Amino acid sequence: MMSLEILILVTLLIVTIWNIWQFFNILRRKAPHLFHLGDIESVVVLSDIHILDSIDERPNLIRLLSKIKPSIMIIAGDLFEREHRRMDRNSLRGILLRTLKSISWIREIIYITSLTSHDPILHTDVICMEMPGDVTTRITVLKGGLVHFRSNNTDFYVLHGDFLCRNGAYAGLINLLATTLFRRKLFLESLGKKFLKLEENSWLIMGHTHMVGIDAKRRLINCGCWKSYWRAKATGTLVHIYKGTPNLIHVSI
Ligand SMILES: [Mn+2]
Repeated sequence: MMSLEILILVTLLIVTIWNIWQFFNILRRKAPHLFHLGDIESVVVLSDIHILDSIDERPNLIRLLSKIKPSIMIIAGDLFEREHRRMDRNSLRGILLRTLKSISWIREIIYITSLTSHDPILHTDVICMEMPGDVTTRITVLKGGLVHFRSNNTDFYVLHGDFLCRNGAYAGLINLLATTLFRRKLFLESLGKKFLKLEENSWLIMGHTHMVGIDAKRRLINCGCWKSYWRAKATGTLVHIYKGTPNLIHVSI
């Protein structure tokens, strides 16, 4: 039988290896790819939609988007639920056109894929395509990475969040512990802002944890999510940035 000492040692080893794996990018001080979008007046940022086949699965989201009428929308990861497999340009185009058909009136869609699960695995950093419809929608798919844009002279950065901590449930648990034990909301987001060396007056918008939140003082936002899981209920939230001011908009699901 295994002695208690060995059991404790093995447990500690597993916990250590797990945490090294989760925070590997932070530990090796790796910087994410940075993509610049330039100046934008009005943009919607959302994440963690977790679609199976089509955005039609989220009618409240479509209604909300048609009310806001954004010309640019940024999807900050986890657009899909189970498409985490290697995909060439054509298959990616096929599933995106099918998935986003109902919102083909949006002129520009930026899609940051999550790297650890759910989203397609791309062979290249950037894939551009066009979606025909009433207007032609330009879709830019970015393999992971950090997106930067300016709105009314304010800097905004968008990251899915798996770059900081791979597993979404674990990232959520860390934020939950930080909130309940230390009353530190959006902990992973604040860690991200420090790790990415972002200026204090710039905003960081993330997804991944499924825990919605906005902190105007620390300039941190989490978009929340559109699917209920065992660990968190769907928040039905998105961020609308208009002339440099972000607003967290909520609909009941
Ligand atoms: Mn997610």
